[in-house]
Amino acid sequence: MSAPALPLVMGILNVTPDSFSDGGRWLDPEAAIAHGLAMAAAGAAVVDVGGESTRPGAAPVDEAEERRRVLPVVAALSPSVRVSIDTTKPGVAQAAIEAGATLVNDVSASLAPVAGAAGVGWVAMHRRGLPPTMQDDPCYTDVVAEVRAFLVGRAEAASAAGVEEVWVDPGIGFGKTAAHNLSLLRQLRTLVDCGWPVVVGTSRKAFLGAVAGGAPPDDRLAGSLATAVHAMAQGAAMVRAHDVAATVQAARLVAAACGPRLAPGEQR
Ligand code: HH2
Repeated sequence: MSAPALPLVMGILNVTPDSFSDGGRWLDPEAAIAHGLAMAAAGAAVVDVGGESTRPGAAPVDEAEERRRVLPVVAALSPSVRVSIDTTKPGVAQAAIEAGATLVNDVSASLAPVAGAAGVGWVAMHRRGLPPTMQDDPCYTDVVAEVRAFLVGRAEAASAAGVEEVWVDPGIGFGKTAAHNLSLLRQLRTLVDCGWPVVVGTSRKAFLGAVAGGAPPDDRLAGSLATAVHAMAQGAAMVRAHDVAATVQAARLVAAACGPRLAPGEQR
């Protein structure tokens, strides 16, 4: 699958009590659906519905509870906007696809068989470790090369197995220090050059606060936009964002200022 001409925005919709930024705000299905529709109206190409927080230290959620949270929201939104399901559980992904989701946003990079069997898209994200302990002392010899090799391996295997729409995501904040995150952003072009459309999620994440003087999650819009603009200028095809209207505006400006998207390997 080739990257879209304009960078897309994936709006974040966490139907959880404990997400690091919007936890509890969209737990009521009516509020979640209204927020999803508002993000679509603000220009989100995809609304990413999740029922289990992946923030560092988050406790796992059982499958029945995760289904209960996400399925009514997926079903209500999918006639109006493309919906991705942010899950690591095959059963939740399958049920969400049946409810109308057409993209599996997979932070475990393990659900390609589910996406392939259903004929929907798949986002393979890199992570090291699991949320309860993943920030305990993440170590890499060369974070950029290791993340890239992992993602390219997963993407090639999924594509060979028949998944037609494969995206890759470096997994900012998932088993990575602030320095790792910054290296991945600085050298994002080397991942883009592998030829798979790249998704990047920096929105409101902790390293933004750490780099920019300790701002709390709801006060990280400037850092979220700065890093989203950087990622899009490097060739990211989609950014995952809480603040959709501002990010869509930024995406339009990046497209206007940077001109047509570079092909993999092409220099400006
Ligand atoms: N980040 C989060 C969740 N899902 N999916 C992709 N593809 N890329 C990401 O960077 C990514 C993701 C974590 O952020 P959030 O959903 O806002 O918080 P929480 O996990 O606490 O619900």
